[in-house]
Amino acid sequence: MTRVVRIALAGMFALAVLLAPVAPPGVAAAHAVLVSADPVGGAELSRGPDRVSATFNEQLQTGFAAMTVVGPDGHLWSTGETQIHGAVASVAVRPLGPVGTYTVNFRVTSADGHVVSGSWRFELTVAGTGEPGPAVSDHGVAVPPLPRRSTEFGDDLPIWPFVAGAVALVGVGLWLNRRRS
Ligand SMILES: [Cu+2]
Repeated sequence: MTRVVRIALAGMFALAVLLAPVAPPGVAAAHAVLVSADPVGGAELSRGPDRVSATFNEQLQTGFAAMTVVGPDGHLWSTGETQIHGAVASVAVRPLGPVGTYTVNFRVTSADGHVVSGSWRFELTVAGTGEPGPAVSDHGVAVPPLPRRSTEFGDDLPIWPFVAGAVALVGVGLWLNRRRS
């Protein structure tokens, strides 16, 4: 084996060792799953909630979360930013207006980088005096579009430290080799 081949093999071995903890991508953590909602789906309320919230089975990423409440009038009744605290996503709700079905839509990002979305409904049985927010185009999805996450893994695990580590190891190998000759 020439020295170059030996160094190349050492480099590939180092890279394989360093990448081992990342692979295989297929066994990445499962997506976040909705475990409870407040108010619960199908609830019949005589007065609107101050906030709606969804609790998931795992921590959520704080970015790109969206939660809305759309009323029977097709208007937005949620207000302000969607908040993520650990495994809970929530948004504030205006004082509600017309009697009927209110739909809560959510879109959150799992710890593994996958987007999870869904909705649930509750009923308002006594009309409130609140003023609606803007109208929502197609019923339900008032949620702004998200940037696409294309990769199956590595969303929050950058590859460059591994490559840098491998390069450093190859460098050390080269240096040791030079010292020996
Ligand atoms: Cu996932």
